[in-house]
Amino acid sequence: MGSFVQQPTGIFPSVCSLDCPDQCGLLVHKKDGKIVKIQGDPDHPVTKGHICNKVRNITERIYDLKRLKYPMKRVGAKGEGKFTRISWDEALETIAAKWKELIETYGPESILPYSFYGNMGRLSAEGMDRRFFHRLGASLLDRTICSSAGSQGLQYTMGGGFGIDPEETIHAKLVIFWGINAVSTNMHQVILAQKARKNGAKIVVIDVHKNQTGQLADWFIPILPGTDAALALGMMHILFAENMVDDDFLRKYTVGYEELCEHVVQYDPIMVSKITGVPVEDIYKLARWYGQTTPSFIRIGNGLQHHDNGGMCIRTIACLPALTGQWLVKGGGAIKSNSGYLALNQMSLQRPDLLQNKHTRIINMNRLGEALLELDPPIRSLFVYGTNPAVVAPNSNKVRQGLAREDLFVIVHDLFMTETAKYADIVLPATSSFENTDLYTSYWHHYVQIQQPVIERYGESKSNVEVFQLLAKRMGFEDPCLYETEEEMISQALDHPTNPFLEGIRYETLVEKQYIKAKVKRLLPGTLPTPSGKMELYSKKMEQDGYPPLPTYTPIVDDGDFPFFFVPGPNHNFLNTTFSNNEKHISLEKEQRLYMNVKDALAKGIKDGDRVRVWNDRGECVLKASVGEHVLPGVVVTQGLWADSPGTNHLVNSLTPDRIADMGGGATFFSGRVDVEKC
Ligand SMILES: Nc1nc2c(c(=O)[nH]1)N[C@H]1C(S)=C(S)[C@@H](COP(=O)(O)OP(=O)(O)OC[C@H]3O[C@@H](n4cnc5c(=O)[nH]c(N)nc54)[C@H](O)[C@@H]3O)O[C@H]1N2
Ligand SMILES: Nc1nc2c(c(=O)[nH]1)N[C@H]1C(S)=C(S)[C@@H](COP(=O)(O)OP(=O)(O)OC[C@H]3O[C@@H](n4cnc5c(=O)[nH]c(N)nc54)[C@H](O)[C@@H]3O)O[C@H]1N2
Ligand code: SF4
Ligand SMILES: [Mo]
Repeated sequence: MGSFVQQPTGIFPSVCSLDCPDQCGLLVHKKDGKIVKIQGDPDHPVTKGHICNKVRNITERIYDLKRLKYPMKRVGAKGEGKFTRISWDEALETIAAKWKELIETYGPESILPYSFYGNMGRLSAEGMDRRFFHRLGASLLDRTICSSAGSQGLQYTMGGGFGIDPEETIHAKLVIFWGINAVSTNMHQVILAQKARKNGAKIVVIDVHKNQTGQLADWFIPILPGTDAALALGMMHILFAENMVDDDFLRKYTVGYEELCEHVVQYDPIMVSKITGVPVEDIYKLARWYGQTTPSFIRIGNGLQHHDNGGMCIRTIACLPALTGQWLVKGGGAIKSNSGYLALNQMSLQRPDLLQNKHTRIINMNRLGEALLELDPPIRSLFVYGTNPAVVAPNSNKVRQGLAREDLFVIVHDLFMTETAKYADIVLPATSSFENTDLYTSYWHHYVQIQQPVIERYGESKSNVEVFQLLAKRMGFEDPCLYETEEEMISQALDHPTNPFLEGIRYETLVEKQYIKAKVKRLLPGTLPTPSGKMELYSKKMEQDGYPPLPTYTPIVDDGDFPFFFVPGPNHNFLNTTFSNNEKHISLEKEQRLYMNVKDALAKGIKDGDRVRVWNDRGECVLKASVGEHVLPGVVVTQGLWADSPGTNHLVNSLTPDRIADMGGGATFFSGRVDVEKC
């Protein structure tokens, strides 16, 4: 254990472990061995001491009496939540014995790990777990629930997650927040945009919902769900028609200039207006602002890619800065993801070489319900960690039906008795990130950070790294890499000969400095990791993969005969389901609302504050109507992934489709349709 743990009182450096682009530097205040306060680290170069309310209140979660203290086994029915205490020894022995039997009878692919980034620490989220399951030979999980459609779209266009340094965005004169609720989900980008605004920048927000981010905009543009690619193509039409493109840049740095110019003629603003719901004159105004302002910066959000056409949509918007040559301007360009710059040595960290069967089946995490109910040969055991699929996965009634399968042996490792854990046979208590050593790399800013243990482990809880080491031992695995220390794993992950940006960043220097900025050079077009090395407005690779090679608008899939688009996104005071079970955060969030347009409410006889039933052929939930002008007619929006609680029914994912997006196996949470009626 690190030295911080042994000091009962003091202030210690830390980093936020949550799945949030900001990855704030923190200071942990300890008294008598316990955390008494969490503060933003004022010296952190990007987050500068500001943190969100969620994490300012995280001690409520760390010391919540509901936190799991010891391993348990199920004594009630699946989903009922009745458990009894067992020892770690019994828990590990039960799992190992069952798995040995399953492997003997059905082979290792009968076991499926199911995880996501509840803790962004690289060792916790994709380190020892990966090594262990590769060695075991378990089925592989395709982790597609968050950003994979857009990542694939960016891959085709730019060669990966390579946006601009967000610290530069204070120089922008136009900031477009496009499909991102940044006030809630990327607060430091908002702070930077506000700085730019003080220097004369305008802030535009394009969203289906006038939420807190829309409300701070100089200009809010409401748009119909899943139509943003059409808007971007309409902008391109005008940029070319009115000669607002950077000819020099396009010739030198892109592939497909002429093809695109011809292609966008068809997206005339009148047609685009019909598709998007954005008035024709606004499409012109937006294109002209964009074409005539430099530097212009687009923050591309996650909302866009949670649609059937999400990959192509992100690709299309990512082409815009190339048309006006913004990638060469300080403060100009775009960010969807910057994860490409801080890529670790995954070969060393995850050891895919340990997987012997190179044809091991891969299961898309967005299809969990189907995988558990219909896959042949069946999944017979599921190990869930760092995620809460009974609430966050699409089509959740189906997911829960799958989890309830009597013959499915389920293990859940978490800090709390989550909705998913209630279906487990064995529940294992997890440490919080403040109790572990781990390595953190932001997918927005360019800093690498370290967490050293600050407090003792809570109860008998164990970290992900420890759990997989203990299981490896029980399974009789002898590979030395399964027993390496956190320090060793961090050193291996950072030692990446093909990523020059990580040069000079080592475990020891991180311990000394806490955060280090990667030596990122902006990837100039011509050196991009695309097939041509240039920005690919026209992509041959896409053509080979069966996509239109040029940016294209495709409508979202027909989701049945229900009158409203249903957009259930995240909320301000939870992080996915994290905090949705902590009283403090629930009280901040108050209640779950359904935003609907006055016109629709009137037609349905619904008044502001009414309880409404939201339903389709997948499920239903009951929410409180918030009637106004925050959404366009034909669209309803709700926020937050709320924990189950007695007397309520707000499982929004019971309504969402588990269709797969156009690219990357992505989720389509926001492409569903529903009906709404007064309760
Ligand atoms: N407070 C808080 N912060 C979070 C999270 C959280 O749950 N709470 N979750 C974290 C995670 S895992 C992620 S991935 C990010 C996600 O954060 P964001 O990138 O902000 O993504 P979302 O909130 O999913 O959606 C962003 C916006 O897209 C809008 N939207 C939906 N469909 C469309 C559309 O078709 N067109 C347009 N223009 N807009 C659309 C929604 O109304 C929403 O305002 O936030 C992270 N940070
Ligand atoms: N309707 C709808 N559904 C969505 C979304 C949406 O916008 N709308 N967003 C989607 C997106 S973008 C995402 S990323 C997913 C996110 O969904 P999840 O990845 O499931 O995120 P959380 O709900 O926060 O669950 C994380 C869990 O990990 C646990 N945990 C934290 N740290 C550790 C640790 O160190 N070890 C272990 N073993 N457990 C730990 C937490 O206690 C928590 O229970 O949800 C998706 N679902
Ligand atoms: S959740 Fe995001 S904004 Fe809040 S402290 Fe963590 S990194 Fe910062
Ligand atoms: Mo996410």
